[in-house]
Amino acid sequence: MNVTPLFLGLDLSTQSFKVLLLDNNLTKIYFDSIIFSSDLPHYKTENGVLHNNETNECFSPVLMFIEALDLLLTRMKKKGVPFENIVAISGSGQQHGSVYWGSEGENLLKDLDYNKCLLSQFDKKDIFSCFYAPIWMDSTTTKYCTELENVYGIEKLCEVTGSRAFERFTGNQIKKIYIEKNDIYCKTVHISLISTFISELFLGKFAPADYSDASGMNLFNINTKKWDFELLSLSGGDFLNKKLLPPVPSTQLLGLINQYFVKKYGFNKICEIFVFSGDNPCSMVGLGITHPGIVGISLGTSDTIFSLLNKKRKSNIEGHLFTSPLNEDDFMMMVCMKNGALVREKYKRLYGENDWEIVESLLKNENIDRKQIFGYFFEYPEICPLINTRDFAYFKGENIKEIEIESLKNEEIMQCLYESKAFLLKLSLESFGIQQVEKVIITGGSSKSKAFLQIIADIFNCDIYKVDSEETAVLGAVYRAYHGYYCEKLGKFTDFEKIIPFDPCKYELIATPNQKRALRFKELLIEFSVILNELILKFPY
Ligand code: XUL
Repeated sequence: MNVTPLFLGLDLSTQSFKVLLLDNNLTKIYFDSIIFSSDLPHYKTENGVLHNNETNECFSPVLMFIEALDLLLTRMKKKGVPFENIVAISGSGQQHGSVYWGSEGENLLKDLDYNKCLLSQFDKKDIFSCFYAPIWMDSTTTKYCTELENVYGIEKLCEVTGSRAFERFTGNQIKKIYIEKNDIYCKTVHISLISTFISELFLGKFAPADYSDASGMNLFNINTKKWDFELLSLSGGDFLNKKLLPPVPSTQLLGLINQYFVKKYGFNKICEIFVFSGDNPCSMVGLGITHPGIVGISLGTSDTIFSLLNKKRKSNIEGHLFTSPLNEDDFMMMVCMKNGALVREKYKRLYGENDWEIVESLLKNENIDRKQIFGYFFEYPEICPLINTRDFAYFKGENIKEIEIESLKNEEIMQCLYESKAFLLKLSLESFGIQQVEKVIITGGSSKSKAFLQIIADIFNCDIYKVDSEETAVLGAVYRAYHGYYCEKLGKFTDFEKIIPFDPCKYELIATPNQKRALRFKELLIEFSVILNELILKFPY
């Protein structure tokens, strides 16, 4: 094909649907996003989510996803995007969420009318068995998680699927539909993850999930790369196997683009669709976490840490082990902590005059000996570590004695808080056997605080790089399309880093470790973890 190749990535996240187009030099050509709550207000979601106050369930309307795609593509056409130059597409989707297809769904996918938009064709009977997708924010499946862990065993579940039973994980969501909404379950011919769902529109037929996104389901055996049949039957009876396609490697070419997009928008008929993946695996790729030793930290509403593991794997009951989205032999560890930005906000209000600059100066004020004070801040029941207390506990001195938070100076409180968050991140990494870190790449709102980044540099004892981007998942999606495309061209799997080398110019070096403090924190981390283990026993989840 004699054209300048372009690569398209999509990201269907909780609050928005984004597209990003890169050229062959990975330069940005086009970016756009649909914000669900403001661009599509008629679905009446709150930031993309419908929350049922009676049942506590969280859903997103499937038609909203489809209408957002119609809008994105129409805008691209209006702006004159050269669709015919796009050679490869991949995508990212909020992990764990699921879409339930009805009996006519696949027929429609194969026979879309290019004179019409997608929305008008999908808004019909029997296309979906349910017009609402349960999403990752739903936590109404505790009963099924407990049942699963009791019958199957927690240790075995971690060993086989990489995670213990989590409410948002798709298998437990499917179980709820199987038991509580059996009419929907019976009418469902195929279940897609949210990422897979978008790939199905582009492909014109049902598609598989990739190994990495499938790892967030509590159904997929991350060792054999196959569904675990016992888990399938525990979660959806005898028929679940028929409603799911076997997952495929993350660089898999699924096929060529659906004729609908060729005729309606002018896509090239040889444009290749590569399997889509979850937002966490895609963010890892987009952040540049491309070999073990590089660690990604996202400091958002939740604090999330992830890294690659080179074949050695150690399951951890508080975190998740996914198949790597870059190489089917490797793994990706991920730990999400609920008590992130909201706790920092609260302490800013209470002890930092509600001003980030004051917080920053309190963190920098080191004229105090706070060697023996540790703080533990769990405003919400925490999933990592599993601890259920809203109280804060402070300890001081050789005998580990609880002390009143109010008795501390503001700078002590603030330093305790930020250090404890960094300690928890470091401990979660160590629990997966990762001791040495080459560099940390940080993103997210709280990464604005330089003093916090310095604390992280000293506790992780490595350089900290920062990326200011809301677009890591969609960037990862395009990179995956690019990687898949060149593996296909070369006729064999080729390492990601050979195709997209790590580019230090994209990052800002923001903190380097102070060796004196790094040494001190190394000792303090041990004490912090001893107290933490006592608290975990005292306040079980
Ligand atoms: C991770 C998780 C969220 C979703 C939505 O396990 O539930 O990060 O992927 O972003």
